Amino acid sequence: MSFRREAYVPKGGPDGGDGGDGGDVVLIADPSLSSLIDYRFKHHFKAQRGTHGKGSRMHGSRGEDLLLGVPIGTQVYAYDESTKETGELIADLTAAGERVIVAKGGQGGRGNIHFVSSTRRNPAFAELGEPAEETWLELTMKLMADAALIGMPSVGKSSLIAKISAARPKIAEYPFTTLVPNLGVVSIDYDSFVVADIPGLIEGASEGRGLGTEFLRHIERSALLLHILDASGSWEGRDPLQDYRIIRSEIEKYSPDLASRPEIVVLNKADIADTTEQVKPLLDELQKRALEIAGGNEYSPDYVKPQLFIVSAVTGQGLDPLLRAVNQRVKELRAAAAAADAATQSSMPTYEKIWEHKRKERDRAFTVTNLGGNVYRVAGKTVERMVIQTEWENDEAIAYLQRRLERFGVEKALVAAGARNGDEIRILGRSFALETNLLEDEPDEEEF
Ligand SMILES: Nc1nc2c(ncn2[C@@H]2O[C@H](COP(=O)(O)OP(=O)(O)OP(=O)(O)O)[C@@H](O)[C@H]2O)c(=O)[nH]1
Ligand SMILES: [Mg+2]
Repeated sequence: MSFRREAYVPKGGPDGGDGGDGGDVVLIADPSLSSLIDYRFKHHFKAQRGTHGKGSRMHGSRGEDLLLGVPIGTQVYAYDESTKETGELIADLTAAGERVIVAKGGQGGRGNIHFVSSTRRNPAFAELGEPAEETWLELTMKLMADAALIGMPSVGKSSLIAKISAARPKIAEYPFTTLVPNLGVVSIDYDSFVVADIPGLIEGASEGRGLGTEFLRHIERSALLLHILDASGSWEGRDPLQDYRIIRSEIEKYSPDLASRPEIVVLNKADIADTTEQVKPLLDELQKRALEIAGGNEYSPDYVKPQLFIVSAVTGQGLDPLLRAVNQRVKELRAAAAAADAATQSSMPTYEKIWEHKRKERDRAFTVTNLGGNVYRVAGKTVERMVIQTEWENDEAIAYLQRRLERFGVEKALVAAGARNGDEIRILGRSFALETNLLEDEPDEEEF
């Protein structure tokens, strides 16, 4: 609140500028990050506040936004801290640079120049700034890869990604060598695609055995599954066909959607195993599955000829045809996904808008409760904000608040709840007497 003060201008008008808006808290997908580890121990983040407005119509400056980097593939959910429940999906940051405002900075309070009216020439009050928005979020990350390498432990998934990309994961002859997924970029024929090396899956994975569900989660974003089998039976003398069936059944139990994804099967370690006996039973199994999906009809558009590749991740034999087939399939799947995306118009900002809209609606709601006798409590976020934004020591500001509450429908709701002139109204820690002319026209009961 400020008035113009100048020599020879005895009664300068109001000239208080607005306070600056607070900065926003923004999440942004950063390709240089690979995990959410930064958020495991630090949970509270705050953008800068705006600065105060000043006289001579000087507006305060806007607070700086706080940009929080998250890895590509981060999903942002609303979270209720009191019930510990995960709410709706707010954003799915799937491309570098994609961002979402998760907490908007409060609006700066308006200076007294805004409150001039025909009856109020010299408003001696200003609005206090809006309190900042606070929110709890839950962040989860799902890997983004075109194809996921799945299979039992020790079948050679990490060896394969090491051979076909620049990824250098740990490789060893004991099971569960890989504990966190690795990503690798494969370049072929001027194209490239991203492959994820997932930790080994075992029987019972869909129920969480061997951290199975944690690992299966990472496959969900890959349109194509590369199912790796060990032809040598070097780990516990296993049989590839049996392994294939176990993994398939775990995926089906975990998610029918995941189970319906296209799959390319790879028989690895061909350098140390004789695969002649294994190929036919495997192909029979794959053909059976392909027919099942196509409703038993080989000419149906749903029928996809099963693909089985015999390779060695150590010598590199058989890898070229495998990578060409994967590249081809990835290209088709990307085109299909892009078409589906365009059809549903599912773009990220919509989430943000819907979420904000819902929140605004929720904030606008308020309740009136009779606390007994002539005392009423009004509660609701927006109503409470109006009170917070009021300078309580300033009568003019209070009068302004009263008109705001009236326009917002609070007065009407109070009268509907039975409040009468002079009753005590409480909002947050403040209390005041109701003064309304909504009741004036009400006829006296005795007149009837
Ligand atoms: N001879 C031969 N050995 C292989 C081949 N591929 C992998 N191996 C060996 O098999 C063992 C397991 O390989 P990894 O690549 O660590 O297997 P993984 O599937 O990533 O295993 P987990 O991470 O435990 O799930 C290692 O000793 C590799 O050297 C192959 O094509 N030929
Ligand atoms: Mg591995």
